[in-house]
Amino acid sequence: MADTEIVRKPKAKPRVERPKLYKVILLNDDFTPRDFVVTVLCSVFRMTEDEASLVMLAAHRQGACVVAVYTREVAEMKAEEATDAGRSWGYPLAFTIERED
Ligand code: NFA
Repeated sequence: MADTEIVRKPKAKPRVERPKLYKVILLNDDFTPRDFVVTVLCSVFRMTEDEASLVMLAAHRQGACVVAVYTREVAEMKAEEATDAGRSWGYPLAFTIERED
């Protein structure tokens, strides 16, 4: 049995990849009422009023704030839904998305 050669199967590459994640970002503006921003954050991103107030204030003070992180389709849908909610009331409220590194 000295010549027996063990041929190993080439290792299969792991095929399950982590989905890329995207941040939804709230941008500050000078016109949208604070209460309205909080209401949108609660309804679209399912935050409590306390959480939503903190995020709103962070965006108000810093210019922008990360609201949440999702897969791309979900991030796009939420950002659009929240931006549309502002537009339907005539507010310039804006949410963007950004790839998380
Ligand atoms: N800056 C707005 C105001 O003073 C509130 C706001 C916060 C708007 C966060 C947009 C984002 N009414």
